[in-house]
Amino acid sequence: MGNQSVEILQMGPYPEWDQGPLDAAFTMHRYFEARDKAAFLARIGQSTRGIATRGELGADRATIEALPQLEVISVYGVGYDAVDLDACRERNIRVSNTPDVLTQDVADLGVAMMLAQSRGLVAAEQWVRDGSWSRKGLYPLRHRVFGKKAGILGLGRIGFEVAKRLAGFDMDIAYTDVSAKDYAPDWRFIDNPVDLAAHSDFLFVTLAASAATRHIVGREVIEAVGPQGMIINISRASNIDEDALLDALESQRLGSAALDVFEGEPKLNPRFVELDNVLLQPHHASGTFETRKAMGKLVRDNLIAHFSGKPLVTPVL
Ligand code: 8YV
Repeated sequence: MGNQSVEILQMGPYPEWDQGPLDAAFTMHRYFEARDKAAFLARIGQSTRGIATRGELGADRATIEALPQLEVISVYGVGYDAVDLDACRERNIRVSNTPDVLTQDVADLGVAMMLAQSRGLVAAEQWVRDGSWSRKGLYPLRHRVFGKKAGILGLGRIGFEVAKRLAGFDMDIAYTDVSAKDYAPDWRFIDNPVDLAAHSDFLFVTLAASAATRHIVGREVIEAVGPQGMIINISRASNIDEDALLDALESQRLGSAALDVFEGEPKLNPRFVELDNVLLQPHHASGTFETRKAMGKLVRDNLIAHFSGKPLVTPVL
């Protein structure tokens, strides 16, 4: 049960099946629809006690500070790097996210991206549609996936599910994390990203983003993956030095990349669209009806729990 007297600031849109129940449970203030954001915050700021946001939108310090009654931030997404946690800690503001429910779909998309880019599915589809098949003949050969070496940078929930799937392709799997994981006895632990990259034909970036992981995939890691290798990113753009990635893709010091996330998304650096050795995806790894419905329910359940005086269902802070 919600409470209409509780006011929540909503940072971005949700699907209708989430918006309806949220509107029924709370008084939602739609930040994303406000023309004059400062005036809007000034009007609702004194009485708003919660924020409902999305992983990529988060809540910055200025927004948090504009809400002196703020108690809780509920994130639609597993990643909470865009929420200013220091600002939350200073005022004991609680934060929740949506872990677990999206893990399998995100892993599926990461593996699909590897296969699609490796076997050239997007260009091959075009080869059929534009008549190249009958005009030019067989599609150019591509590189195989099965049996190759995979590196998982960040063996958390999502990295683990990616690795499980890759084991089904008989891949030789290694990973880097802060320490070796006892739940992964069959996979090789490599204690730094550069050595992991040198080991990998396919390097999956699956670690939670934070200030500490910013550009963890820098020039040295990218070049260690090398001209025959591929980098797949289903985490956050900030984990990769995007300029170094673009330089390496343009000069073919990196073979290819498959990316679901970009600096400044949904805009992206125009250099990306000039390249044919990169697969570009619109940050939709969690984008299935099933997962998004489960994420929306968790966003609501966390807000309802908090405003009923109960502990958060999936707390971050
Ligand atoms: C987005 C995500 O929240 O889980 C995350 O961290 O980035 C995604 O699930 C999703 O795109 C909805 O905005």
